[in-house]
Amino acid sequence: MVAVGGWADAGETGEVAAGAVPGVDVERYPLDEPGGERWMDAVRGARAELAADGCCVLRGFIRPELLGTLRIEGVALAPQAYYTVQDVNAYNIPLDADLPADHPGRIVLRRGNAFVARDLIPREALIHQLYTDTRFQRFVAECFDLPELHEYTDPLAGLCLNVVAPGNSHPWHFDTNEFTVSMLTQEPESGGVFEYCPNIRSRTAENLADVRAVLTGEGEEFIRRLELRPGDLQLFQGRFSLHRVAPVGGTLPRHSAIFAYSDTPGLIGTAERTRQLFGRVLPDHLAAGEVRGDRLLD
Ligand SMILES: O=C(O)CCC(=O)C(=O)O
Ligand SMILES: [Fe+2]
Repeated sequence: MVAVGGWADAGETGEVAAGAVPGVDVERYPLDEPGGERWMDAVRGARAELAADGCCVLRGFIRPELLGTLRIEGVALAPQAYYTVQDVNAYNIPLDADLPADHPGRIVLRRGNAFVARDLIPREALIHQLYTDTRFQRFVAECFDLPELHEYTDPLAGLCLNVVAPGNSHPWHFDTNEFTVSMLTQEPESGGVFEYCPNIRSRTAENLADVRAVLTGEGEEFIRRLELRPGDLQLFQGRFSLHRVAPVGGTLPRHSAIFAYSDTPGLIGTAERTRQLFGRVLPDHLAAGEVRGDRLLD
């Protein structure tokens, strides 16, 4: 069946599996035919791109007629983002950590992005429908070659809208999680380009000299730039690839949805990190701290 609706729906027959995959252009990405030949082709293509440089962009993932909805829903949410300007480093470790004088972790960067937390994003919003859709999750898991994916248990961090206002950037960093799924929902008028340094470090080598070169503006040869458009789905392995959103220009903020999954269930952030990112904590974060031994975000 070809998906026609904007939202996942059970259809007249009540067959949930036959319903529309929220907003997805199933002609290009047949998420409604898991395991089928065309589905496998899409998965194989994504795996090859990820193997090559840890990044894959599925162009036009959202149907063109829904790009307006995607953008407008983000615009309505953006005022609820928790906005602070923070001094950070690329490793998200304390700025007073005891590091050698030339360690790139001593380079202080200004983080000027703001997140809208999951509990503020309505269940009916396109990005929320997609985040919880099992066919979407299965497809993404296969692209990353993982047996399964789990939504975060964390009530705030699992799904976020990342807002970068004009004049600000989301500075160079490595992600804590091994894989990230994201989608631009509003393009800035200029700047705000996603820049990344494929596998600049590995599980066994930090490669501090090259990281330092990038952070000091002398590492142009390591940097790749992505031309992202709203509705493209980006799959990214950010643990080993230093990346940033370059400063945004013009008058419009850059908005992107961050779909966070884990290959293990039960993930929840520490109270400290949660407060940093969202300006508040919920009872779940405090309870998780008491019973540490859960899978924590950091
Ligand atoms: O918003 C983006 O495109 C990238 C965000 C990012 O790198 C992150 O949230 O870790
Ligand atoms: Fe990141």
